[in-house]
Amino acid sequence: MRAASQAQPNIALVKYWGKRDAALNLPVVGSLSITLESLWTRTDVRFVPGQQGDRVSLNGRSDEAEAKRISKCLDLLRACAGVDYGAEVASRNNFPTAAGLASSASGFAALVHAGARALGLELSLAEQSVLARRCSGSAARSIFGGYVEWAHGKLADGTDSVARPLLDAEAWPLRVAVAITSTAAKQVGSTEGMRRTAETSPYQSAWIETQEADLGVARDAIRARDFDALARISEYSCLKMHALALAAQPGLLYWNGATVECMHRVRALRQQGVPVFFTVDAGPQLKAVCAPSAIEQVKAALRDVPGVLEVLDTGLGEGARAIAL
Ligand code: 2P0
Repeated sequence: MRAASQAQPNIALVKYWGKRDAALNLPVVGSLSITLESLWTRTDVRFVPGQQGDRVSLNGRSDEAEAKRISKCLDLLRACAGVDYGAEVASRNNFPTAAGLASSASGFAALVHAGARALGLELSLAEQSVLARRCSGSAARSIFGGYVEWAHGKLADGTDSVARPLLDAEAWPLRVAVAITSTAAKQVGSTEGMRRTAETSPYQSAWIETQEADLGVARDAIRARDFDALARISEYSCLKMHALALAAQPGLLYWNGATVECMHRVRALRQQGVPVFFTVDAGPQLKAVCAPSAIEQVKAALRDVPGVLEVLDTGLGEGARAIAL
């Protein structure tokens, strides 16, 4: 009745933003991501027959709002297994939580993976991806490693809105430098940000209409290992997502000054011929994706930007997997 799993955050190159069904967490667009290697969530789940309610520890602390989301995820697993046992969950991240680094993606991927095993459920990775998606959209992608696409899906019940691996990490081992520009929790979470955007941004329909083409370009770039093409489509998708969110009312401004300066530095490097591009999620950190040969130069350039607190460095990694208790 006990199991532990590890999953890593993923970074979308073609972004997810917007839900067509908030209850089932179905997206208005498909998305495409890379799973990271050395940033992780490790989660230990134990179901205790006879226990009422769940006990949750996140980085050694209790957090009521997060505990509620975790209990909802455990409810999905309990329903699959036909049991009502309470659980003890202990989860840790080795990176800042809730700062635009997709802690919910690695967190729910690890929770679903460990929880399913603790209950003896023999779920396929695709089934785990669907369950993880219902807890946090981007978690659907962290079940898999390397280059991953999460499908928009056509069915009303969401069973086809699932992630699938496109290419293993080793097949194109890019690296990622993460410039941390703030460790504060973001003011507007992704779920609320997406709701506000859908209700008020005049660009919502253009966002939805143009996404399929972007996914096609990114898939082709990955298949051809075409760095320049992947760089162009990724920066385009990132800036388009932020333009969409900036035009909400009130506008969602996830960047700080250092984030913007990092974007300029990355573009200046690329103009000098360094294979690097940026992407930014619903927070102020900048992720610079580069060829392995460029990582030291990219890290040095980002460290030099005033307001950058720290630069993390990771390769691309595997999907969710069992770890020793
Ligand atoms: C992404 N983000 O594709 C986009 C880009 C942030 C910006 O997925 O409401 O935590 O739990 O489904 O997955 C972050 O949103 O949101 C996210 P919910 P989630 O990575």
